[in-house]
Amino acid sequence: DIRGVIFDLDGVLTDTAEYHYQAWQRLADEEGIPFNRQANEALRGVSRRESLMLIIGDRKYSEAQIQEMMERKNGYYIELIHHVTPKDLLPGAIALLEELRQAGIKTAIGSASKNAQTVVELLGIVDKVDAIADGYSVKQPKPAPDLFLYAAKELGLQPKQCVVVEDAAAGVEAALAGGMWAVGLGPVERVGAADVVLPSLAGVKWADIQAKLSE
Ligand code: B16
Ligand code: MG
Repeated sequence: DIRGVIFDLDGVLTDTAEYHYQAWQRLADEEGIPFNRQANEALRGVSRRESLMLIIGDRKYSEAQIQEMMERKNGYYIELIHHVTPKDLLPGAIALLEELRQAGIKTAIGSASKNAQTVVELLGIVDKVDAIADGYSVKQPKPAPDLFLYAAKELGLQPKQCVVVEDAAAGVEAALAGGMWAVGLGPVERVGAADVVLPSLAGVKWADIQAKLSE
């Protein structure tokens, strides 16, 4: 049976996606590269480097320029996340974390972000999770399962004892590739591959997820 829940951060527990978008938009504007909110959708859950590759397309940049742009975008992002507070937790997030703690289910963060530790601190949920796997934990980004396998290991659990909650297609794919259960948040067009699809965590109880997983 299920002993642990691994939460993606951006798009699941909080919406830092908006800040990632604003930071990428500023960079793209400076570089004169066309970019908008719609194009940003393709970057959901995608690592920093892969996101930049999708933005620049077939434009030619040197490795040094790529590094500089990644750092510049991250600088803008860090400026923006200074405003994050516990109020930025998405509806249902804190209730579910607390319910899981009560039920003796282990919890972890599995985020591609190198800023996940900072965001988790700003959200005030450091002591609500048992482990944090972030952009520094593994080499292979999602959709590779490495990040979630790392989180499961930190929790001392087997993959099949874990559920991953994700908002990105790449994240759902990573969870399933790792032999874990997947709960997808959002439209079926995006997270339909998951074992359970929910619109968001608002009003979601642990028993609801368990019931749907055993259907
Ligand atoms: P950073 P998640 C992901 O977080 C974001 O969804 C994605 O937009 C971002 O590019 C990626 O983290 C890397 O973030 O530049 O801060 O290292 O959804 O995996 O929590
Ligand atoms: Mg996400």
